[in-house]
Formats: sequence, C-alpha cells, structure tokens
Amino acid sequence: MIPLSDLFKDYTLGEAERRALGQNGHLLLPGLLTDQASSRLVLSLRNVVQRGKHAVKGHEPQRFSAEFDDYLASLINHPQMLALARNILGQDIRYDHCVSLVRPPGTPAMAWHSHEYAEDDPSLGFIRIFFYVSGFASDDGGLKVVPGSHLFRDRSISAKNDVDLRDDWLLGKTHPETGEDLNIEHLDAPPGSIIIMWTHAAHGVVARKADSTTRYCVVYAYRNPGRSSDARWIGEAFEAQPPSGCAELMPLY
Ligand SMILES: O=C(O)CCC(=O)C(=O)O
Repeated sequence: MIPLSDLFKDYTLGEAERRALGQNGHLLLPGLLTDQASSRLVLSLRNVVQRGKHAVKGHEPQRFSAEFDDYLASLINHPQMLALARNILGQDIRYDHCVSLVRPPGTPAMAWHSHEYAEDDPSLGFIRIFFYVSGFASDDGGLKVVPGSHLFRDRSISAKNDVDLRDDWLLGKTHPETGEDLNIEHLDAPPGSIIIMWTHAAHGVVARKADSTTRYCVVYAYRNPGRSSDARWIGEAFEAQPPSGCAELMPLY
C-alpha cells in the first residue's frame, strides 16, 4: 500500500475557471503538481516504458498504464484527483483510462484529432486530465488546441497539420458562444502543469526536438456514466479486482 501524499499544490477551480474551461475546452493549471508527485510520476512512467518492451497486443502498458504501476493505480481515486474531476463533472463519475504519453527526443508530431463520447447528449461529460510532469514549450512537444472546438461535440476532427485543419474543419467555423473565428493556439506549459480538456476538443502535439529531453506525461480520463466509451481501456482482471477504494469508479454505466 503506497502512502498518500499531496498530488497538487494549492489551486482554485471556481466559477471563473469552470467558465474558462467551458468556453475554451481546456484549462491550464501551471506548475500544479507537487515536486514529490512529479518525481514519483517520472519513476512510474519509466517503469511503464520498460514494461512496454514486453507488451502484449491489446493490453499494452502504454495504454493501460495504471495496470502496470502501483503508484499510477493509486492516483485513480486519490482524493485530490477525485475532487478535481467531480468539481467539473459532478458527483457521479467513472474512471475511463490512464495512458502514458512519454515523448523521447525526436518523437514526431501527433496529428489533429478529437475523442468521442455521447455526441448527442451534452449533459454527459468526459474530461481528460493531463499531467505534464516535464512541461513543454510550444515548439517542443507542445500541445496545441482550438478554443471552442469542443462545443461542436465532433468526434471525427482530423487533420495531419495546421494548414489542413485551417483549410478543412476550421473553415468558416465560429465559436458558438462568442461568435469569434475559431483559431489554433499553441500552448506553453511549465514543469508540473496540469491541463484539463473536454474530450471533444480538437488537439494535436508538435514534434519533440531531436536535441531535447524526454517529455513525461500521463493522462487520466473520467466521465459521467450513461453511454459506452471507445477509450474505456480497463483490463478484465483490473476491473474484477480494482485498486482499493476504486470499485465504484470502474463500471461502464
Ligand atoms: O501527448 C500529448 O500531449 C497529447 C496526446 C493526445 O493528443 C491524446 O492523448 O489524445
């Protein structure tokens, strides 16, 4: 049993922050992770990378990360994690996945995409909480987003680069609430940053420079139950015997 220590430093996620998340589709909380959590996460993510060398197809450590590392598993129902998720989604939530996003130097860009969940029912939320342990620069493994894109609840956003996104999905689209043109934004995140993102938000990642360091990141996803979920990556054995205190978070519905 791993003793619980603080995951986050003090922060405010009140009405203003929830409104910004609702309007933009993402919320950056810079440097929120405690130093202890950051150091522990790097060890865990290195462990997952090691375990990935013997991956079994369909149950890869990268995609089912919490199932291959006790510290990552212990965070699924960490009180600060659940408080954060419930602050946004309300009380009734389920765990959906925990995926490692480790990007060594030279990792190529990731194309623009969005994710699915209950496209026809905005009352069912799905958030992803990215732990950018090592942070990133906008031109070095950085996350890019389109504020307002999540409001379209479009699971099929896809473009191989910024030019294609502008020429296709973005063309003529305006923010449903502000009426402003939708635009690409390249984020910067200091080490220890958390980014919360609604699942339908358009996002992509720029290449990690060849002479950079490894970028350590892990994402945890939570949702309101109500629909099936394509990214519900929970192995049968893990679901049957979830970590202590996690049973109520595991079911699909
Ligand atoms: O690696 C990242 O920063 C984001 C990865 C991503 O786009 C995703 O998990 O959907």
